[in-house]
Amino acid sequence: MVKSAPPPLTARKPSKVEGLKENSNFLREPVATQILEDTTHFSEDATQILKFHGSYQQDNRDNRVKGQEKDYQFMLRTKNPGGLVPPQLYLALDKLADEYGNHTLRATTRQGFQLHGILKKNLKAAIATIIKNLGSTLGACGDINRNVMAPPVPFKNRPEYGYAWEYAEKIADLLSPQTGAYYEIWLDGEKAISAEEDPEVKAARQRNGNGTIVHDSEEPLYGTHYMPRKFKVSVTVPGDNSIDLYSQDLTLVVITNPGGELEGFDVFAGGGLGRTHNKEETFARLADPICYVDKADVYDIVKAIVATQRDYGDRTDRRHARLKYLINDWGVDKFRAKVEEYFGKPVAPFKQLPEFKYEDFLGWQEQGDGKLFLGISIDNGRVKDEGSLQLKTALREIVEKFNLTIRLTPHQNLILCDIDPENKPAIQEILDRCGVVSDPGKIEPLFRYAMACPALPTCGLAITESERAIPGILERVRALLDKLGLQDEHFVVRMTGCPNGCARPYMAELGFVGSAPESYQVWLGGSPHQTRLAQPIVEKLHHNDIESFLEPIFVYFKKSRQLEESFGDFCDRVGLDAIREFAAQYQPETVPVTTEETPTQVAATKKKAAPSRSRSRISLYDEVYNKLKETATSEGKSMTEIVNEALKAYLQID
Ligand code: SRM
Ligand code: SF4
Repeated sequence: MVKSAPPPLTARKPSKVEGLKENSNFLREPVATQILEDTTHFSEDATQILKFHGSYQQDNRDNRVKGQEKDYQFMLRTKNPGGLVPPQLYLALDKLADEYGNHTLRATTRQGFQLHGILKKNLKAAIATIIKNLGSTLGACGDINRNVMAPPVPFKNRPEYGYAWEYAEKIADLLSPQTGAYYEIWLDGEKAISAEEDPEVKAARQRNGNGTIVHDSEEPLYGTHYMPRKFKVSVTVPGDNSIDLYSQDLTLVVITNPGGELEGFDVFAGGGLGRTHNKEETFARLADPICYVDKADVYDIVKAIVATQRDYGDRTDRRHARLKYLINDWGVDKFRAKVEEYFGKPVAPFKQLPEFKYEDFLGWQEQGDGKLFLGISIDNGRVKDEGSLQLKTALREIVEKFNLTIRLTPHQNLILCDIDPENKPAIQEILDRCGVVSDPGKIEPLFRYAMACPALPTCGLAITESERAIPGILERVRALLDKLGLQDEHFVVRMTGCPNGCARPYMAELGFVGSAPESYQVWLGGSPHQTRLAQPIVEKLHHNDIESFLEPIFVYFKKSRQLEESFGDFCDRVGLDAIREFAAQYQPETVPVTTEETPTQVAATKKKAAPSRSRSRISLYDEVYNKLKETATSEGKSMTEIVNEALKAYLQID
């Protein structure tokens, strides 16, 4: 097959970032110069290149004061294929968080760790420490292949899981940037102390498959312009959707023979979630099945897909630059045909796969080789010490004492691996002493399956709160479900502070996507196993109105669900129109819950027997609210009762 001519130069101008990449001398400048300057922050241009090194310039948005310089600080993100964090790296990160960061570590939705709050003057020392402790931040952000995900569970007696780990590492190596910039800048040119690269991967990277590589370049796969946009890969096994495969640019599914030996991979491509409010040309999209390849061809198919996006992805509009738009614009057949040109031969048809299911692998479990693993739930991935929950201390003590390897999960949790059964009691003692729940049965399931992105105060793109808001909102959703007789019900809730979708809310059964200060776009109808996209039902729901908005939907679910039907499946089956219709005619049957979480407002509800059952809201001044709350607590009454009594007296209603 002959490769067709490269795409014609488009009439539109490449975006500004394309020029910055081109002039960066393979990611060196302006970072190399500006890191030496005694300043609190980098220039706007340098921050774009800094991303490729795994760091974002941020500022603490809680500390913004008009007219004053921002409180600049840096976020660092590690790249850990398959979520692997060796004990030495974990302990180094734990220490860095205290030495230079904000005393927390943040497990991410792509199996990495983030440190927040690092000052520019400490950035070099922090990155150097990570590299010297077997970690890396190179390519964790920027227009390049990001962390390669794989199921985190150490099932040692299931060879397919071992292959997923192995190929996550290999694809990460294949697509890693080759520039010397990283070690020059952060280690003064010292070479990293890392394992020798697999010769098979090295050879595959250099192999010239029909235009997949850029000759005589420091970056054989990427060239001077790297990718048009971020590129996300995962490797999984049939049936395991712990990595949210439909949201990835590229997913490989391990196919083994009946003897458990690796035969090849099914390939999905074109997933992605980021969108912009009120811009319909941006959208979340599920990945499509593309083809099957034999194991011998796996590097070439990955290179062919990367080269297709590299050469044909839209470099003029960053909102239209992800692979999902290319596949959407071309259609799968044209995309496959172009990939075949780079691949050099026709691809084989996709092999049928079983249904994909989501699992979180929490609690103590056998790993199949006589050892145990322990999956620990971390609320929104934030590893910290706070009050009676001393998670950071517990993890440090356990990893230090027992030298355990960690696997971060795609759900912001972690798994402690390879535990000698005789150490179980000692580990359990540390967890109990530090208030860490190890029995997943004791975790409120709404919290267990929920995720939120960091949003405020660190994320510069946040429109509203997410990580800091979700605990209160989940408690209110729980109270509402309980009130409606749905005590045993739970579903997947995900929240983000803006539409970029970092906690993958569009795959959730109930998704909250920040759309204005204190308000969310609400998405319904994703599946419990993240195999379907949710749909938006409302554009801007103020968080004070969450109960009154969700109550009719939950009541409809309770009345009309099919046996064992989950909330997401129900919403998808009946559809948003039916939900809207039911809600419009809904008459509450019980007194709605009060909104004690919200400091400035309280629901003034009508009495149970009142003719109109709709709920009204009034605003209270803070001082009145605080006094009301105090009085309600001391008199053992609800705030609603007191408000109603007071208003009835004032309005002279009997
Ligand atoms: Fe993300 C940008 C946090 C996973 C889509 N993401 C950001 C930034 C760096 C904000 C910025 O650009 O200034 C956020 C930093 C916040 C902070 O203060 O730490 C941020 N993204 C995160 C993390 C930490 C969220 C989390 O709760 O863990 C995740 C880090 C993963 C990692 O270790 O690599 C994270 N981001 C995701 C995911 C989920 C995934 O990859 O599985 C998505 C949706 C999937 C996708 O890419 O389509 C995602 N992040 C985005 C986007 C929108 C991309 C797009 O195609 O439009 C942006 C904004 C952008 O790139 O312009 C973004
Ligand atoms: Fe920031 Fe938006 Fe991502 Fe949340 S979803 S971390 S607010 S970019």
